[in-house]
Amino acid sequence: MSAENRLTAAYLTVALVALFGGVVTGLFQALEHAGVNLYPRLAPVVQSYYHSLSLHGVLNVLVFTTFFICGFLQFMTARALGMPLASPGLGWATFWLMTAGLLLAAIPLVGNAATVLFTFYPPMKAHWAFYIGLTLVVAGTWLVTLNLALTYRAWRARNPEARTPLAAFMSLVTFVMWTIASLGIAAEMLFMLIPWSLGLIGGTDALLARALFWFTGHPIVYFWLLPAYVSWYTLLPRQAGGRLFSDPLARVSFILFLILSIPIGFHHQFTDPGIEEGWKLLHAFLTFAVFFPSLLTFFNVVASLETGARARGGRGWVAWFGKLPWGDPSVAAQVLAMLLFAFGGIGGLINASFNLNLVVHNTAWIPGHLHLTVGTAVTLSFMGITYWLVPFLRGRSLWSRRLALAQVWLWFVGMAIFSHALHRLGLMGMPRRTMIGASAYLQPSWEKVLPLVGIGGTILSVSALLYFLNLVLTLVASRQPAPAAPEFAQALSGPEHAPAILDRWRPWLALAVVLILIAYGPTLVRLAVTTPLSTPGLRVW
Ligand code: HAS
Ligand code: CU
Repeated sequence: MSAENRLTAAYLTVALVALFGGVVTGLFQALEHAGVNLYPRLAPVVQSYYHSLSLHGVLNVLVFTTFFICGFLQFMTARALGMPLASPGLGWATFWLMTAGLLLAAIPLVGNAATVLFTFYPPMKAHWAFYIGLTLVVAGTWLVTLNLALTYRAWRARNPEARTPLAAFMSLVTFVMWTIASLGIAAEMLFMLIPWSLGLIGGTDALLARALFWFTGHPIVYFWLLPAYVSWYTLLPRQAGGRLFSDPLARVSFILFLILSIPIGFHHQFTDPGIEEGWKLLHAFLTFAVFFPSLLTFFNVVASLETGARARGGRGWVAWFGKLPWGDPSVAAQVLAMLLFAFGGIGGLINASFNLNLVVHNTAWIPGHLHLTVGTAVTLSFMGITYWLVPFLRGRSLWSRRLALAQVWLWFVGMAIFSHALHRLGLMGMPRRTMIGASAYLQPSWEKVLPLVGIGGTILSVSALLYFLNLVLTLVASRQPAPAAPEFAQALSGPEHAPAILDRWRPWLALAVVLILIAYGPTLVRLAVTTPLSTPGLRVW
């Protein structure tokens, strides 16, 4: 195995172990909503609903995603540029730094000393090791950006005139966007949470911390999503037997993400007092703007899939859809992920609408939304990617394609039921992040829908179990050699049609920074200057 491939395998291993922990805790929560409270029996391992929910959120959306993305995009960049990473040594040092940070954070998390959910809002106060550990993971991602940038520079020196290969360009955009975005969380950790948890400063402030958190917390969702888009644009059209519809349009979409992903975080804080309404409205408008690159993606990816289906004999306006290679679990997973994402995206527009947000904020609607987006568009796509990537890295074919197909359909059906139920419950006013069975205000109308949460969650858990079973058997029991990894898709309208400006960095980066300064500058400066850090910490669990 080459150096990059070993590094990718290492990242995937950590990612998948985290996902396993994340889905197991998810089952307990779904069952609790359906009236089956397992927590008294699970203690002392999982001590409460909230301990479980913290493990679930952190393992799934912070650890699984981040480690998977670092492994996958380093692999894709090296492959697209046709050269090894600039510094394998830096690559491994980064991996071990991130893993050490993860282990440090895991000690209090597993030990119920960081039961603060994945958003770790103060004044809830976790053990310092949780904050320092997560900060090391974030610092590691910056080193990944550095290594990718050095690799790109080396490639550029050898290829001064060529267009950056699409997959490499997209991977770089993803990491550069994330590096700027993560400055918010880094500031929150370094100036607020870490000194506070160590006892160096006496108090904290909820609003300032939340503003810094969501500076990162919104764009992190595109840090999760864009790697799935990399696969949908650069590999999936070829896997489906077709071509990418438009390479330049794909670049436009990613540049828009670079510019627009960050200055919109206030859409998580519409109900927070202390931020002026005008700035919230600006963030609402910019959120509608960042909808646009996903619509471009919708159009471009569906048109690409259509070329594949028609080449396979597909006919008609809609009927061609049936001619996609549905027998390939990697393709099926990603197309099903898209279908549910269409609904997640529409829900996102509702969330972003300043006044409608009041209806859904802090209700079960929001976990309904996030399970369609990060829980399906991203996770099911990543599963689809592992169906070729793990066999490729192991050198053995997937243990069972039929099992994999059953798995992806179960995820699709289970998530449709689960997320539909949560959306409905949210509209009925059921709060999110609450041990509903123990609440004093459980409504009879909720009780009719809550069993669906348990049923959907159970189907999802069976799906996850089949997924891990298949991967483990691929590693230990598969004897056939692996098929070749998918090649990059050719484009109908190729990179040579892309204007040169699309391959430049400075103008777009400058635009991104200016927009961030306008949208965030005044509020962050005012809060930083006027906020006394005076709130004492709480341990509410
Ligand atoms: Fe969101 C809350 C708005 C996308 C994740 N979001 C969350 C939270 C998470 C999350 C985790 O404005 C909760 C955070 C917390 O714990 O408090 N979100 C949006 C908007 C979008 C959006 C406007 N979210 C995502 C993605 C996520 C994600 C992506 C993870 C990966 N979200 C919000 C807002 C809140 C929020 C508010 C705060 C709510 C509150 O009050 O707390 C947009 O980016 C969505 C654009 C997507 C589309 C869909 C395009 C479809 C494609 C597939 C097409 C192919 C198909 C195949 C259908 C426009 C590309 C069809 C085939 C054929 C042949 C037809
Ligand atoms: Cu957001």
